[in-house]
Amino acid sequence: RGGLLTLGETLGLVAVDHLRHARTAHVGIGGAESNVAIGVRRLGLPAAWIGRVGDDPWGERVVRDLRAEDVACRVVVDPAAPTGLMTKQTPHAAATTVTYHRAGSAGSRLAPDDVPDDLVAAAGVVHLTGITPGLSATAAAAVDRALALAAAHGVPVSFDVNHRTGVWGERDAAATYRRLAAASAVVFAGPEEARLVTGTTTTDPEALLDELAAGSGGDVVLKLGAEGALARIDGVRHRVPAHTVAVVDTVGAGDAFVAGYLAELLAGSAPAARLEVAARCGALACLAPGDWEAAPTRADLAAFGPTQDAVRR
Ligand code: KDG
Repeated sequence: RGGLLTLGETLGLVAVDHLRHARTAHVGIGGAESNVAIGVRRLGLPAAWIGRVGDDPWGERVVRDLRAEDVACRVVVDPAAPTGLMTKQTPHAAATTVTYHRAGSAGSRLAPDDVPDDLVAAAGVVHLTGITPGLSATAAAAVDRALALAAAHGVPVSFDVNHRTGVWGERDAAATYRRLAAASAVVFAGPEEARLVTGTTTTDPEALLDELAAGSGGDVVLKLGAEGALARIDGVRHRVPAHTVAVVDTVGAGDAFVAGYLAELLAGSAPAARLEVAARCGALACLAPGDWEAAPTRADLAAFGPTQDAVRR
């Protein structure tokens, strides 16, 4: 069977310490779904991304960066809207603020016809996030089409809640998340997201995992950041500690974690190995600025080694 297929919006990225006074900026791209695609590809598995960009230089940049990472792009260049942008301000490592400029963007105009049947049929896993259905009614319909096609072809679906208040605003995302979780073979969530999806208020990770599992169609992975992760896979509980690293940028660490897990799933690894690679990918992703740049290759993982202790990320 094939590799990872994902769909969503990838944005141009302008990163500064503080817009108030910055004279120079780092430019790049980022998108939770394409971050996962890059992470999977770096680990040697095939990865494809479906999305829209504007007919503009930012759109070119998005496609060039993804292609440079050898992610297969099924991209629609939409002349009717610009590529979306985000600004990321990091005055210091512990305070990152992301501001979106994406309302009405080309990426948000993703539509069901953009999701080809043959790509879904050939995929080993279809990866979705809670960001995409929040972008627009047509993007939500594209997610539904991907779900329906995956079900029709017997392709497992992976769902990372990835709740973004900057995307959903005051709208209710939980009902959509519950529907996606129920249809997914594996669900990833942070504690806040798990509370949102399940409607529970518990702060106990074990109880939260059980609640999440009750509403999911399959396996569940609770991402606990510096505390590692808890999971229920094939009905069996797992706990994986995080690795301590000197954090530079945590944005994208969750995506790298998911990429590590899904790459190992595609490779046929056992649950404990999926989680261990995921934890290492999440830690390594924190070591450099950028939403995906520090996602590790196999060689990076080997060099990192399992012996490094004292984990903080
Ligand atoms: O997970 C990291 C993403 O949040 C980032 O790369 C941009 O997709 C993005 C978003 O919508 O926030």
